[in-house]
Amino acid sequence: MVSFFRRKKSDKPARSGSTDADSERRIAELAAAFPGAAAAGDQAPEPAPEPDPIPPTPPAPPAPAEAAPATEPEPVPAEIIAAAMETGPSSAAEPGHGPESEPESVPGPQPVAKPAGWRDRLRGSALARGLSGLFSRNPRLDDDLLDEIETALITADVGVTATTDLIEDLRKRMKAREFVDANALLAALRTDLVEMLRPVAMPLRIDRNAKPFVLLTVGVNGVGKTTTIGKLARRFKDEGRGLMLAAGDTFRAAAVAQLQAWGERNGVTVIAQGQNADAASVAFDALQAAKARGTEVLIADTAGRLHTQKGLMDELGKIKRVLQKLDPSAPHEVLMVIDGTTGQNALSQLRQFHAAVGVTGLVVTKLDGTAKGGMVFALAREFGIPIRYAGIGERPEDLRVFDAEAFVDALLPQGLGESGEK
Ligand SMILES: Nc1nc2c(ncn2[C@@H]2O[C@H](COP(=O)(O)OP(=O)(O)OP(=O)(O)O)[C@@H](O)[C@H]2O)c(=O)[nH]1
Ligand SMILES: [Mg+2]
Repeated sequence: MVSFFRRKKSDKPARSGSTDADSERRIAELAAAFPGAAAAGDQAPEPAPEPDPIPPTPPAPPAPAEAAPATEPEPVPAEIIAAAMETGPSSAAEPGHGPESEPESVPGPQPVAKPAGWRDRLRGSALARGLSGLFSRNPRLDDDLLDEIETALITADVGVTATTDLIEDLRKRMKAREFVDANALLAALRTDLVEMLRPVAMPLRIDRNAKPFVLLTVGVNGVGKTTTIGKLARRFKDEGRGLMLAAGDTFRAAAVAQLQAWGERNGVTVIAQGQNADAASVAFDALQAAKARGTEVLIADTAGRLHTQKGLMDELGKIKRVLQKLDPSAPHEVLMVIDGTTGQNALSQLRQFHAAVGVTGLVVTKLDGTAKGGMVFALAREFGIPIRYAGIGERPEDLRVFDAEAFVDALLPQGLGESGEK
């Protein structure tokens, strides 16, 4: 796996091949495809009243993407279209990349290409920058080295407790003369970091007995929920799974259009109601439709909400309860999306969402760019909740199954993973 990261890969801008005329044409086409989108509002969503009891069926006939409520024609924001219109892996293929580490149980064809590896994408993170500076100086094996590592870890939001534990362990072993040189100590640091993440590197497994397998995505505003759903839609389609999406973010018409754009791109039905519809009722309709069609996986989007907004947090519980009226075991996965640039605040986000809806898996997004990276260790240590995927870019193929070794090696200087310890 390590050798995989050693290959030089081009870091092409996502849309380098497109001309302005191209993108204008695409925008026009997509806007025409989604005439139902109404104006986006940025207001914070208010909790909707509980729709209890559930309106009796007859169920609305499953609404395919085209059946979105017809309102004012409204252009879908260009960046949404751009992300949804990104061409598949094949167009960006670089031959010869090794396979990504994937759960054995996930059948179907694997994504073909890796335009960029973990290392390419994570090199901007605070942890990678802090640690690589340290390694490049060929440091001496002494207390100063430990102090510098400690600073790099804390600066990168690994968290004080986790950092202290790591450093004290290394200090003890250094005093016991376990390391022949600084490199050996750094290799031990790598092992410790991998060990911290290994227990949470548990890939999502789709239980085939669940019909459908319901995946509810939650998280604060703008963390990448809808984009992650789009990426998952691509992944699941590539795996040959029957899929349906529920546009449960009903506060902004643009949110519905954004999901529909992803649905259109991947040939997936999106169940939507009008703006301001009750999110729980959308989820209910979608589950009913997915059951009727024998769909394998249903992914429900939800509006972003601050973990401190009690009313909105309660609404998540309501969505869950409403789903359970149709299937007591649903949702089978509550996937919380966390923005990798968040820092320690991610811990309180997770605590609140977990209390409200019972988070069963995490996706950490935006690990490309300037994410601190260390927060992943803090989350793993504090909660032990599986980290299913990592978002390392905006393109459909930029969602990777979380891999502890690949992640740590991407943060550390090249070659360390192979240098070994005593
Ligand atoms: N660089 C990078 N950007 C990402 C990633 N995931 C999502 N984004 C971007 O983050 C922005 C917000 O993404 P959305 O998917 O709309 O986030 P959201 O959580 O659905 O937002 P709300 O519905 O408003 O709460 C978009 O510009 C995405 O392209 C990632 O892994 N890397
Ligand atoms: Mg969204």
